[in-house]
Amino acid sequence: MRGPPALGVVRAQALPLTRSSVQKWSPRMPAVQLLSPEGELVENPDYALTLSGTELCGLYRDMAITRRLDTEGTTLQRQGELALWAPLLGQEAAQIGSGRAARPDDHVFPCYREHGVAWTRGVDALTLMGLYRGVKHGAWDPQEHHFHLYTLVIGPPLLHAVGYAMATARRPGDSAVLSYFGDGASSQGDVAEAFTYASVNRAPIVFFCQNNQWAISTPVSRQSRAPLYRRADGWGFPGVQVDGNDVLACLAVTRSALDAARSGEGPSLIEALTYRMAPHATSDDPTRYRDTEEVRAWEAKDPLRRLRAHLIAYGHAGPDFFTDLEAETELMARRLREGVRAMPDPDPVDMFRHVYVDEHAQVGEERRMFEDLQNSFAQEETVR
Ligand SMILES: Cc1ncc(C[n+]2csc(CCOP(=O)(O)OP(=O)(O)O)c2C)c(N)n1
Repeated sequence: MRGPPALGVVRAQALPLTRSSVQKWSPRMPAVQLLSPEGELVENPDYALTLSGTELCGLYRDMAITRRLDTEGTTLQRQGELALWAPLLGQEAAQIGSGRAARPDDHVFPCYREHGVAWTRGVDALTLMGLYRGVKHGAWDPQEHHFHLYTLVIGPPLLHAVGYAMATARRPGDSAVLSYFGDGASSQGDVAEAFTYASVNRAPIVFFCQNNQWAISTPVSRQSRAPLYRRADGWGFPGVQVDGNDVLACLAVTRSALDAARSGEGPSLIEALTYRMAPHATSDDPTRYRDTEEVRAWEAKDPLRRLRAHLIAYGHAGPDFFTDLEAETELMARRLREGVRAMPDPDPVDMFRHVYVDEHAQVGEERRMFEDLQNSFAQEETVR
């Protein structure tokens, strides 16, 4: 008799698609793409986008900076300077395109990997790293950046975002909410509830799903038999699938969805098809559950490479642009390294101070117990 499977990483397998489901559920339209992997422009009258050479270079700069700060995050974790890092390598276009589509007065609700979006909202990467070093609580002011706090629990940020969007709709003004989640989070009940509230209240919100194909070691085929963007059908709002490695398509589609939200047309769902090139987090080893061939295939769709090819082919940027950018990102990386290493350790009691605005009786009790424990160490030192 075979015993239970040994504990450890089980090789992920796609569910067999037995019925004629492959055809039935295949996307009705191909994902929106405005820039091919080779850097050619693709016409799409529904999402026409005219950008100047300077604007295109700006998007490339955003993505190059994002990639550099992300690699720096991974390196700093490997050197023991950060407790953890959630890399976004490969998702730069999805994040920069959608992030740049939002206006300053819109409100953005991230999950925990949206470092590129954070960049577009003016949150200093050093501040982000304080969070991953474990020396900051929340780290930035959501009201200053209209970029809400990272949440490690997947699903709830969508409920927070919908609540915020419903409140936004009651106030004069025309701002919208942009809410990020992953393919794994799409299976959370909170996401379904968020869709319901958004739909029936016609909340001015755009749900942006970065389908990076994996939820740690679980492939997207274990989350859904139908393409995720088609979930919107069931809630009665539009759903669009976009090439998530195409920064232009992500920008155009998100901009259009945010405009619709601002003009009272209610929510929409965007599914950005992308790929998490790096581990889920620095504590993960993706070689245990996915094939290198799959990774290689996505490498060919790299978001930076295709925009770079376009900038060069259309004469928007020459060698100087890329050399200067390299120097700029290197300088930023040095500032991040030095800044992280210089971060002072916080007072350990701080962790009790930010739980509630006014101290809760139970948290107060826990704080006193913790302080007594700390003091007992200090007394032991004096005796010695
Ligand atoms: C409610 C909840 N359940 C489980 C987890 C553990 N967990 C952390 S990340 C993750 C996978 C998330 O995948 P996805 O939503 O696709 O986002 P990605 O990490 O790929 O960006 C899981 C299951 C969690 N953080 N929250």
